[in-house]
Amino acid sequence: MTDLLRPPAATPTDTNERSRTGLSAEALRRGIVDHLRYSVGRPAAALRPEHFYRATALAVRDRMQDNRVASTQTSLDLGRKVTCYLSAEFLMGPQLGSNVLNLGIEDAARAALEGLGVGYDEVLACEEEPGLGNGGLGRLAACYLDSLATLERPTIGYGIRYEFGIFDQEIHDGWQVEKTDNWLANGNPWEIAKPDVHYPVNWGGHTEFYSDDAGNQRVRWIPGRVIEGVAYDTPIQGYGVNTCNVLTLWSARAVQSFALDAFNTGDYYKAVEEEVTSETVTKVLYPNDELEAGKHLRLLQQYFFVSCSLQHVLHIMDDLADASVHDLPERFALQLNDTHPSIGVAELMRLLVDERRLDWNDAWAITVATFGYTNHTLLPEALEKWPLGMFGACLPRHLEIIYEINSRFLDEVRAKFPGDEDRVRRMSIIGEEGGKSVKMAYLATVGSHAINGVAALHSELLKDSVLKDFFEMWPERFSNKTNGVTPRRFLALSNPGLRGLLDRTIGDGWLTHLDRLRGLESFIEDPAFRQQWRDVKRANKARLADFVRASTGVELDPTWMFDIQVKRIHEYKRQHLNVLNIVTQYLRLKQNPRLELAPRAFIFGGKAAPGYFLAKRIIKLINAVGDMINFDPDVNRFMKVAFVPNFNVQNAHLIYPAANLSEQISTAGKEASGTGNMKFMMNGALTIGTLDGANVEIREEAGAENFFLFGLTEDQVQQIKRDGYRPADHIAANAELASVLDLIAGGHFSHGDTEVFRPLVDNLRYDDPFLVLADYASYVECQDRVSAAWQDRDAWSRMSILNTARSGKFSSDRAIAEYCDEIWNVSPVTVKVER
Ligand code: 26Q
Repeated sequence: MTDLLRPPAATPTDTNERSRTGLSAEALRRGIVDHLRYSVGRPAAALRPEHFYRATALAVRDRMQDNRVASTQTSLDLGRKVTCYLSAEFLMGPQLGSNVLNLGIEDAARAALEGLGVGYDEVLACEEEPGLGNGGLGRLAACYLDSLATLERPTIGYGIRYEFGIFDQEIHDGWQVEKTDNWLANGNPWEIAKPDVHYPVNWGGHTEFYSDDAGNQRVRWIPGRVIEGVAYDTPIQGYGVNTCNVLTLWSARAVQSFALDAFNTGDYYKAVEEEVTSETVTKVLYPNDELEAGKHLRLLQQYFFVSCSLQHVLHIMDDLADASVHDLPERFALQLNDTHPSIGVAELMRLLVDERRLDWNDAWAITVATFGYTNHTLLPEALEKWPLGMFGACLPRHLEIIYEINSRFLDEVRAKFPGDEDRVRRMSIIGEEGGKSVKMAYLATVGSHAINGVAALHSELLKDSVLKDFFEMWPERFSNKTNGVTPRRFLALSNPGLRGLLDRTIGDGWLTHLDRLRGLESFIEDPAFRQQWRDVKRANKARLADFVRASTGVELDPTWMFDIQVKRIHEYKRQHLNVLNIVTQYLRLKQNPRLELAPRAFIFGGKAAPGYFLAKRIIKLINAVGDMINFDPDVNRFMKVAFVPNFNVQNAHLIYPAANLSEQISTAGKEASGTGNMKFMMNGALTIGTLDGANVEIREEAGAENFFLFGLTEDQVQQIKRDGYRPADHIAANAELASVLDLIAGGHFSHGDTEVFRPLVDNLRYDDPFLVLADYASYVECQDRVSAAWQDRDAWSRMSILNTARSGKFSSDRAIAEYCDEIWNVSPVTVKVER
């Protein structure tokens, strides 16, 4: 470290810790006071909680900054390999609480703020979370950054600094209404703008041949426009270690020279307009909506952040005295989070061949050795494809490079499978069906030395379906890496009651060694422990009930079973199957006034893509059924329904810890993994679920007797599809199901309106790829078993404790350790910091 950057030594007058770095309550208090004065700049009388939030965040950031500098310096000094996680989404959630936790200064932060007369929780609540992701995939990236830092692996996360993240959801008259998420309105204290770290990104135009000095034919890309990407860095502090990694998000700005070259006013204003359009590149996060998938701007976003990231990596390589670009695979691992960054394969080839003038074969060997690809979906409609014409108009040089990659690759296929031209056609990166297109999953696969799925079942299906031919070509490249979630955020931070009980019972080692939760098993026969376990859950339910009352007006009783389904709204996730059971129970109560049901609160949350017609009607249906049930005295003694608006990371903190029952009811084979299922399990919820995604492994770990299984297996789903699915048979065979569908279609929940839910019911009756009616009877029967089990409080508590005790596998620390050992080949780097 240069002396310039070394923190000044304590002076004789400064006998206490310094206000920027000290970890005591007093040092932190002084740090906050300094920031209130010098950064927030408000007179004391005008200070509100949000000002304390900003000052506290800045004081906490200061404390990460020494770790951050030391972490970079250490990995540079030691020449250690760095993992780069390329992801179009990072759903980070609120930062203050987790940074304070990871730094180990919770008591200090509480005391410091108390000393200033303001509550820590009140300050935490001021944070506007960065919602820079849609759901599972973006949140997974955030969990992985937490684990990478905690496991002391030098890492850079690369992504997009969207000015507007995922929309805020409001519910008006039962319908979803989208509001723009202006998360930067009050500034972002966590990021540090790096205006000097910027790269040009070309777009459009054409290519031409030229001869270089040595007389070799080369290609030049003459772009139609150039956009500039600027880095914004957010520190990622590991838990209980000095390692502090970085999330670098790229923001688009116009290239200044455009404006400077404009001499007359016409050009000047044109140049300024150009600037305005350049900045739209990082304006908004796209929803995970297939209909949106063909948009130019989406491709530009992907190429923009990947190009900036790869230029940055090569720039770091240039600065290394002891390495050349040929050493890239020894110095960096580049992981593709789904296909969204997969244009990186062609971009790295372009940078190496066109700009660094490497030989094609050398460049290709480097590329394949450096990239890994994680697949997150098997749904054919969700696999990214770009129309060839559009792709060529936007990225003409990349299309040429992809053709070259493809032609060399298909020669390899021919060599390995002589005479199998059908296989060659199937494996082409350029698809022919329904107009020519570039198949990004194939590009990512061909360009990576390691390809993985995100749960055991998913990885098997991947090798069996979408990437079957590729598996047959390179079986050694394929593996499974079951997802995981960070126990720091999803247990310690969001469930302080359980955290306290765990610490008192088994010590606090579980925060970094989640397997140690197994230690709880020896307490399940202790009635006092089970009572404490229930008390914690009860308090969490009361906390959620308060939030539900405030956000929806629905009154929930925390003594009832809390049955929760929170996730994006999608047909394959089958929130409507949940609704069919609710209406079934409603009908039973109406038809039999003497029936007693185990009282349950059915709680939903999740956003629908704005253009997803059926998903939006599912939200309306949930709310309509809720409005009927919640106000009907015949039934509301036994059931209530609440739709929590705007499910995001912040309110997830209230939701997972309050669940008794976790709904994981997707059609088998459709949910790649799921990660909410893991968050529920850790927090002691029992799962009702299909054999889909990671549910399979959750059941294996928990034990079949502690899991409510229902529904068709993936094999059976395939079989039914081959034979022809006939929903009418299921209706004919089940009088309850027929009445439930008639009730919804007949307008019972819609004031007699028979139109509003017709598309949904018609879909179920005639045209449902997700086989809802085929699983209906099994699901309702299973829910009846759940209700029976709930009656035995002690038995339920035992099962709940066992679910938490056996959730260790689902820590992102386990998942990341596997990626490090088996894909990235990176080991821990201990960072020392002088304090
Ligand atoms: C694609 C094209 C155009 C616009 C948007 C998109 C897009 C954006 C986001 C497509 C998909 C996503 C997100 C997908 C996602 O979250 N997948 C989930 O990933 C989790 C982590 O592996 C899994 O647990 C879930 O099963 C999977 O659905």
